[in-house]
Amino acid sequence: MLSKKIEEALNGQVATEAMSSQAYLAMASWAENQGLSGTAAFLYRHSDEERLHMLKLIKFINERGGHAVVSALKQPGTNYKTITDIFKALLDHETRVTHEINKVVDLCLKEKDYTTHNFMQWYVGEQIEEEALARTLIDKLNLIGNDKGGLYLFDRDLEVMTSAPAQDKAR
Ligand code: OFO
Repeated sequence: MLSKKIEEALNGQVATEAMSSQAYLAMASWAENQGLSGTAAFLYRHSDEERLHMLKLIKFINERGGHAVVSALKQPGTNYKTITDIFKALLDHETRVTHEINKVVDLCLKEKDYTTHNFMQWYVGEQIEEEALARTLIDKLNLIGNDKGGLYLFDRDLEVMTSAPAQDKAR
């Protein structure tokens, strides 16, 4: 059975994952409008993955005797100037998410809720991967600079990466 404090913290994380999904959906739409189809496909898939992260939390809260709450969301940003802005915003967002996850993990230890602590380790590992991927993509974009041919190849690489079968990591 979840304590009220842990239930609230997990519900906060439900909202954070939902916000991630919305933010990446908005970025995907921006990229699609710019003709960056590979980047758009990558971001649409990323948005779907964030929704799975949210669902995993909702199921856990309800299975542990809590009540998972679906809350309202703020509108995400819509105006990006460049593709590099997108990935910088994505990295900033993920860094904040990591901070939020660490706070939940910390609370689990304080409350001696080792079951939820164990469950949250999946999110800790996921954050390492997501931040690393965002940094790699920003490094590539910095190398490319204003080279249109480089940007074309970057976008195509993301298309290839995205068309690989999705790892169903959230289950
Ligand atoms: Fe859910 O991993 Fe990003 O936010």
